[in-house]
Amino acid sequence: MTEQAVSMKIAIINGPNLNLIGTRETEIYGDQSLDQYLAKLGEDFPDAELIIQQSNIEGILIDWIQEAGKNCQGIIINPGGYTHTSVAIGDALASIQIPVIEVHISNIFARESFRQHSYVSSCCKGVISGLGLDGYRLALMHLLNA
Ligand code: DHK
Repeated sequence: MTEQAVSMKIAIINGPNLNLIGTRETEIYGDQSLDQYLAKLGEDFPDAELIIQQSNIEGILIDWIQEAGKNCQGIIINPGGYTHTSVAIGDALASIQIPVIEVHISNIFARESFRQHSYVSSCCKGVISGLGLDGYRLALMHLLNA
């Protein structure tokens, strides 16, 4: 019997307004489309199965975190503005066992004070903030090598 490589299933979960990256506040987030960046990321890592999801709705993000906790080997999450407000997203991440990397395109620690607190960081293996869209690639490389 031939051995088959088992591909890792990684959920990339993006929160509110991240569908607008590329046109939204380009001086902060850049002018590259996140959708296109992540599609290319999937092509660059054909051995990984990427589940790429974006919602503006908190409860939907929580449903996806719970599902990924059962079906995936890791999560890359950018909760957008919910990073700074959502106890419930933090609770969802605390309830699962797979590794989670929190990604922010901008450096949240160099911005307004209300962005400098995250309700999710304490439930994550690590945080990447301020490296632009490449934060997603670096997070994926880590999860695939971990
Ligand atoms: C994205 C957002 O939408 C903001 O609400 C966060 C984050 C920062 C980012 O840098 O990716 O404060």
